[in-house]
Amino acid sequence: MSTQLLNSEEVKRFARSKGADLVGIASVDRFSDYPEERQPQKLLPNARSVIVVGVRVLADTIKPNLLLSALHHITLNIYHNQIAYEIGRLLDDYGHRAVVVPHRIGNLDPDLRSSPNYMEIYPKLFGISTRHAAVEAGLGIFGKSRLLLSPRFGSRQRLAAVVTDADLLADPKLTQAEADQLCPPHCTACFAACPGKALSADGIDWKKCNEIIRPHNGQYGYSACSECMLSCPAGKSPRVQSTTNMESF
Ligand code: B12
Ligand code: SF4
Ligand code: SF4
Repeated sequence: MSTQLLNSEEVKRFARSKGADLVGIASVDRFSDYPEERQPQKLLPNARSVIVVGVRVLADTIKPNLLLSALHHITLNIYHNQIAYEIGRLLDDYGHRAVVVPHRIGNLDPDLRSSPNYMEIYPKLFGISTRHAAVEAGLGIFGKSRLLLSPRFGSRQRLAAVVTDADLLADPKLTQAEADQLCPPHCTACFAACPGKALSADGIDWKKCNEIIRPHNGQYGYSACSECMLSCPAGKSPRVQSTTNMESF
């Protein structure tokens, strides 16, 4: 155990050196309005910060067919899980506590997946929502697709997080102007692309989305539909510039 102090820049440099395309930090006070069971302190009572890492989805790889898409999502889950674990290990070396929030690699029990309560049970198993944590850590905004949209990759990244008791400097969140640039009020591209008609101006109907992707888990080993990611113009050329995460542009 080291007595040295670890600062935000060192954590971010380390995460990038391990392969993170995006890394941001949120302080736990940003989650104070969240339901109690979705707060970082639920995972670690003395939590001070949440570190979020993102790895890019390669659009051309998820386009050709559903098997390649599923395998790409699994690859990225393994990759971001490892980066998050490495960050956890770094924090541990410095005497900090860390709860790594990865994503699943294998399939879940099919009975759970088809249970009418699946949408209530499954998200809770992860403790925190990494998408919400990414917004709080200044990595991007919620698109109308409900995916995280980042200035550089649009909707095309996957996320993992580390909850820690290290007091790290938080990143600024994106502004409303940046949000409107990323997901313009007139855009509805993801609504038209969704095969399950799950997306609309009223938000997302998770059950309709799950009806589409549930069979993919048995057929291809993972949720393969990616049409909301592929159709989103955000992050495609010309790239939207942001005041945050400029170092990774
Ligand atoms: C459960 C889950 C699903 C469920 C959805 C159920 C659900 N309600 O979220 C299903 C199986 C349908 C699903 C589908 C998909 N998923 Co998914 N999923 C998750 C998971 C594991 C948990 C999400 C969660 O906690 N939801 C909780 C619910 C309650 O949150 P919510 O509905 O968004 O919002 C509620 C409140 O927060 C509040 N609220 C609404 N807006 C806001 C805004 C703010 C600021 C606040 C404070 C609150 C708030 O109101 C809502 C009503 O209760 C995350 C990984 C993780 N650990 O976070 C991945 C994750 C969100 N999935 C991901 C992906 C990519 C997908 C799919 C494309 C499938 C695929 N090929 O992988 C589709 C895309 C669907 C879509 N358009 O979003 C990525 C998203 C990456 C990104 N760029 O955003 C994640 C982060 C996984 C990862 N490894 O990166 N997913
Ligand atoms: S994953 Fe597919 S079904 Fe689900 S919201 Fe996105 S486009 Fe629609
Ligand atoms: S496709 Fe358009 S409406 Fe949907 S999330 Fe992307 S920018 Fe927003």
